[in-house]
Amino acid sequence: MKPLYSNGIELSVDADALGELEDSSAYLEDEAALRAKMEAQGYLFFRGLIDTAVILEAREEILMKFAIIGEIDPEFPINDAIYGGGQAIHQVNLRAFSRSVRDGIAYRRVVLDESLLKLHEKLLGGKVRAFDFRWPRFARPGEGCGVHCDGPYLTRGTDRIYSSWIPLGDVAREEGALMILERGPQHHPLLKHYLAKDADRDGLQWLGNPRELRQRFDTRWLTTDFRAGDVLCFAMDTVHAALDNKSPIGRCRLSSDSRYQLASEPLDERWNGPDPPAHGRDKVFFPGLGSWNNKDFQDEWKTVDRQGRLVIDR
Ligand SMILES: O=C(O)CCC(=O)C(=O)O
Repeated sequence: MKPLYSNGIELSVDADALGELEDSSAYLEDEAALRAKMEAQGYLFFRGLIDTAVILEAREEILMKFAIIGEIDPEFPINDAIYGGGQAIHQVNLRAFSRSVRDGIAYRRVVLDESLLKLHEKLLGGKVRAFDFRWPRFARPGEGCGVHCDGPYLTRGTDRIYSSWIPLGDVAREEGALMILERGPQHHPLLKHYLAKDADRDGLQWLGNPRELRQRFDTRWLTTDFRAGDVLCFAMDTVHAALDNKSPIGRCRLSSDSRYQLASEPLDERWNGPDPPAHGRDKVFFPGLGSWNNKDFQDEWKTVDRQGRLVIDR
């Protein structure tokens, strides 16, 4: 197996350190089994839950927009997503750009896909709604995402929420797949204080070094080679991170995070409404471009000026 890295740290690929995500497709019609598995594992993984054509349309829609700002090399087909250097990102209105990606019609079809909504209805036991905000991610070669749980970022309204990570195209593990930390007896004792935090109020950092963390929890990182149509759904207290994108051909990884809750429960005001305020009107969801150790969300959220242009002190 090729070496795998997360946050610049090489991970052990030994069988006691790295495993495969378990496919739960066989339980799709069994509500009780789905809930029991989610409770036990903290995640549910489904191969081919969403029609591949729906995913590929969203991929094309989003990559076209990244190509316009120079993030994709024009020498190659846009859908190959070969990194192009991003020459224009300092000139454009990134606030408008990120909104146009988030609110694209083809992308919306993925987030509101019927089989995805039905799955969440089974898990939550009623009519569900997706958060109005969504998190499409373009991970350039070398980029990844730090270790964290979603709870501290999303649960001001209710903590009965599930996240779905959806690859918008095939994502081999070495091209930046998501990984989940397997649950073990140390899970809740070690996370008790962290899970009680609110990321905006408490200024959270990533949970730390993915190799040491796994050893401390004494479990395995779980991942797979994702294919277009797969869905990885997980709970608010599930520890996860991305593998670094080490694409041998310089391909950028495109994926989506969307979140679902019961329609009847209170909403987290940061992520819902016609124009959600998120982490503040002066910040835009635009992960990557370097590492700032997530202080004030800078790894993922970039400060922009009044024209929506990127303001970063390198
Ligand atoms: O796709 C990624 O790199 C990370 C996604 C994630 O962990 C999240 O948004 O919670």
